[in-house]
Amino acid sequence: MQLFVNHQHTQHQGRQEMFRGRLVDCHEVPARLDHVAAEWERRQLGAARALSASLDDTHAAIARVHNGAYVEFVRTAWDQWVALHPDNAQRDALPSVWPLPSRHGFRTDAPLHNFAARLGQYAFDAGTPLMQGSWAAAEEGARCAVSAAMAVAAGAPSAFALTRPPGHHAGPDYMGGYCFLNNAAIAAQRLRDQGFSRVAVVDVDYHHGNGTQTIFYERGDVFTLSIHGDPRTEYPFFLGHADEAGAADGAGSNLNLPLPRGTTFGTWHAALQTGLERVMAWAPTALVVPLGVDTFAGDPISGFGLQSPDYLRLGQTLADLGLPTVFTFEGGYAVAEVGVNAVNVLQGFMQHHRLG
Ligand code: Q9C
Ligand code: ZN
Repeated sequence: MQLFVNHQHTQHQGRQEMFRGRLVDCHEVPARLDHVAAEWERRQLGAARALSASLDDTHAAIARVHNGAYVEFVRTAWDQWVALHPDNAQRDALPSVWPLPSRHGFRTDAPLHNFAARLGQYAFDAGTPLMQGSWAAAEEGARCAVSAAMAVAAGAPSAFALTRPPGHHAGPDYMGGYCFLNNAAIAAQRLRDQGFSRVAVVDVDYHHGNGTQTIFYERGDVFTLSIHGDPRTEYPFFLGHADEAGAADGAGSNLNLPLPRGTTFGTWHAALQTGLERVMAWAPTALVVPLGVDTFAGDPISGFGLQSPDYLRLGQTLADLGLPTVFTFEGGYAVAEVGVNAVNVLQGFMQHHRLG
């Protein structure tokens, strides 16, 4: 498995997020990535590769799945924020006002000359602080995702984009859920653009991959499967229900398998196998796995009960599909265990994949 690491990730370090009614220290911290890198190294799974994608190519790849005005907003948001007031340089930008859907009478067509309003237009929660280095970190993360997809397109059996901030909650034109650019969608699109005719995304993060689902919802060339906490009680609440099956050309190519809080590995893995049967019947030629390990029993913000050894089995099950595979790093907030859990998936995968 080829490893691509985002060495710019520490440029993004949110201070606080709105959580259960107050501002708390961010759960999505730089140490998460460091623990995964250290565990990969400890098990001697191979040196990280140089990123093969240029920045120009990365920008082109980002533009394949994200809206141009949104990308321009993320790129320039920090400067806009600081221009509002010099004191803002000392604190992160966090949205606090949003338009309700238009049925409530709010307009989204009027020009927004206020930064707080624009931030609300492009973000769906108050858990995703944006700071000076957020764009640089997210951009380099996308570069890892493109490089990983290019490696697989060049014949590598598998590749891992080890990056943060995560990506699977970011939609075509919005941020949220700690995510700015959808690395998994960027990788899937790049695999498509490099000749893989049918790409399946299998999202194993605790939270529904709303951004990825939305990006591909009306397309028949990318299948999206997500196994996650039931959005009737779990974040992101407003998407990820079992009846969302895709639309237009994508009808039948989205599958959500929501599970209740408290779900442990037996039930979780049975759902995975159910989902993978659908995926394989769809006949993909490549796989993208948004790899979140916030399904872990010890995760501080999630509700499943997976144990560390279960992640080896998860990797093995994914390997059994026998597909060229790109992994992107997503959630997992039990910081001390995130390295062992994520690398268990990857090592379980490598030990069982027929391609190596
Ligand atoms: N104010 C990922 O695992 N928690 N994102 C709710 C909102 C947000 C998780 C707090 C959880 C996002 C990639
Ligand atoms: Zn998550």
